[in-house]
Amino acid sequence: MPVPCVAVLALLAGPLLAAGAPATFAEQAYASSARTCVAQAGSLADVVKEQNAKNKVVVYSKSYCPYCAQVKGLFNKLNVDYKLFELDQIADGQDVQNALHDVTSRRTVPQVFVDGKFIGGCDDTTGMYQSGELKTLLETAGVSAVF
Ligand SMILES: N[C@@H](CCC(=O)N[C@@H](CS)C(=O)NCC(=O)O)C(=O)O
Repeated sequence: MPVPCVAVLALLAGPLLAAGAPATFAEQAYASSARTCVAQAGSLADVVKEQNAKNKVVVYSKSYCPYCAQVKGLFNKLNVDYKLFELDQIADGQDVQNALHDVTSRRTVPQVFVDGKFIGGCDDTTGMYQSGELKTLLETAGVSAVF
């Protein structure tokens, strides 16, 4: 179910973003539609689920994590367009990680979703790449990739 967005939160988001403070997950998630709009109702897990449904490929990562770098490097190499959330650079990143745990039962990053389905972390994703499963999955999902 889509998470509704309340109109103008410029009061809150505007000054924070202007001051260069890290955005919250909802602010990043809805940045393309309106930077001044944040999720109104629903838990972070709902926002996570909505993002996973809305974007064909989603990577939850931490900017310093070598496993995450491997996954991002793979998708970059394959020219795959993916939605990226760097949890260490999001104000409520720890809460998002907890919400992810509710969804996937996994605490570590990266966490990779294709077509709304959790495919795993770095080991899983690279394993699926090596086996050819990732190619099939991306093709089935209609994701453009260069193998
Ligand atoms: N085997 C895992 C390794 C992932 C991992 O250990 N990630 C570290 C970050 S480099 C992690 O999430 N640590 C806990 C945390 O950052 O909260 C995979 O393939 O994804």
